[in-house]
Amino acid sequence: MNDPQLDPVPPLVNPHALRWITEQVRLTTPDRVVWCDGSVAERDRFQEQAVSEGILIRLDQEKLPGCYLHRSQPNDVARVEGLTYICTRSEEDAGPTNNWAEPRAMYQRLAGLCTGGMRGRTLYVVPYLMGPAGSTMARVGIELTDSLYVVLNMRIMTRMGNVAWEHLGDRDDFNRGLHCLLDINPERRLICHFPQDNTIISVGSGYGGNALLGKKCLALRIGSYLGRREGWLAEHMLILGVESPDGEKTYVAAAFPSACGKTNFAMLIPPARYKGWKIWTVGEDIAWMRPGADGRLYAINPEAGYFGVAPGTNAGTNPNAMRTIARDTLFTNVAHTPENTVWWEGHDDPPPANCTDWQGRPWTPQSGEKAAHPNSRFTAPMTNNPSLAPEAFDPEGVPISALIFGGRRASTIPLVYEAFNWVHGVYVGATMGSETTAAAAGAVGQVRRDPMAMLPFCGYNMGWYFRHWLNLRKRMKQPPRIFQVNWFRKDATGRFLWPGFGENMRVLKWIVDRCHGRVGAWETPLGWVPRTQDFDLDGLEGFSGADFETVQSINIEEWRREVLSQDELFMRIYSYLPKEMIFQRELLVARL
Ligand code: SAT
Ligand code: MN
Repeated sequence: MNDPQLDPVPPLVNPHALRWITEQVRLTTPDRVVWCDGSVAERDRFQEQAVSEGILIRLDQEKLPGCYLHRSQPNDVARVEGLTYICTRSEEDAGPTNNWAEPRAMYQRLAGLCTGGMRGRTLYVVPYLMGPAGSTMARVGIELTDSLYVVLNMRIMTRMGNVAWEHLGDRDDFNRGLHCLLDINPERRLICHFPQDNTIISVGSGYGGNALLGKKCLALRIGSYLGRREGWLAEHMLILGVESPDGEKTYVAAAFPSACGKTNFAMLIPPARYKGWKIWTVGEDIAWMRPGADGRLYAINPEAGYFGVAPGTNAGTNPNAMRTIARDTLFTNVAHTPENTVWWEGHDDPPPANCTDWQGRPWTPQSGEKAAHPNSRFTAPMTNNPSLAPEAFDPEGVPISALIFGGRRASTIPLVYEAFNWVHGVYVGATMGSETTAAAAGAVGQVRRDPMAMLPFCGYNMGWYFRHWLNLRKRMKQPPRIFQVNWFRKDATGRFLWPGFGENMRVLKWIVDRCHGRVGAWETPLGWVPRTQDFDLDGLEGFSGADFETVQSINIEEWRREVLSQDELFMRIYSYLPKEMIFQRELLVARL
């Protein structure tokens, strides 16, 4: 295939990839095609170029070596669930909780938008690997994008470059991702998934989960679809290892909706009294898990970097993150200080007397607006993380002993409880609710059902997804125990009942002890809860056993309302709902 624009084609590119890339180049007609190799020299070149094109601001290289600031368009600062589509042949495959579009019509519409869409621009070919090199669970994607910002983010978030071509070999099972900025117009913004073709087309947005196609689009939406077909799970979960003083390592995976503290939890530093305990981060957003030959569930982190929420991140809430983002980090939509550094609400530094806000406008503490966007982000390589687990590079992944579901709930949900068994745990995950956050466009702070924190990310029918979870049980001899947590319960005055952050170690400790059968529990209508004497409150200033009982309390009235509000989701997907979910609901009602 001799397309002058494409030459010279790197020798590692296989004919399937070349054919598809050639088609997309002909469609979008960029002026130039650049094949990314993932090298450091290339990154340095791209950063130079991005600075000269005004895409990035180079920050003070003494204070923040390798760090840059990017401002996205003010109308393009979060995922847009309303413009995100699952385009399966039948509407039923996408299910009642996804926006669905008929694939042929959607391909046509997108082709219309993309035709000549890169004229005058450069198309970057970004080959990337999700998962450790050499892992049978890893997947290759190719993202074609006209955003240099996306290229630089993908280089951090994935294993980008030749490693992907090498992993792919001569196969054609790579994810096809086309990303066109167009005019970054919400009117012409669409994030479309074609799971049956392993294809993603995203237009009109340059931000985060809309544009970094390896993340939510491939690793979760397409991933979950493939997982159902192939017998594994793609989950919105962090993965961490708990090491005890005698060297025992226990791995847990935990699902929380976007902007509910996954990154903080994954990088937790145990409080001083936990001498000899250590938390190791395997992943902080996404887990790919499959039953292993030994009957346990094994997880890998498909990503290589962290796309974390900046506001609220400081040396108190997440010291490891502060070290991670001290170099080689791209900041997006944070405030820019006169010292050429960055700042956000909840930063360790006091608010600057004046600075430039996330929209590039002058800002002072009197402005009465936030200097950083609430969904402003850092993109940092995981290798910067002082608590990075060496197992993050293990192609086999880590065996998971516990799965944790957590939402952001001001009431009702206790700090921690353990489900009675796998099926009950699936019900607990399926009925999870959480208050909406700034990570997605729309109202903030409303409770919505977000099953397994996957509502915006499940690439197929949610009812079948629950069925898939239930079925997996049969392939595990030793399934993980399942827990629900809630760090966000408040008292009547709106004060958080639990200190959270590093103190979550105490919850983790109980969970780990449960996994090893070392600690008792009380049976309640919800599940097993820690006996007060088994839950470590030592050294927790100003927090008494009575406070623990308050944060653990089960209010029957609130739970009646909770069950009714769960029905909202169940009604939506009723015709696909596994009957086990209904039975679990009935059992819960009976216990209440
Ligand atoms: O913008 S992202 O989807 O990558 C972040 C998130 O919402 O979790
Ligand atoms: Mn996420």
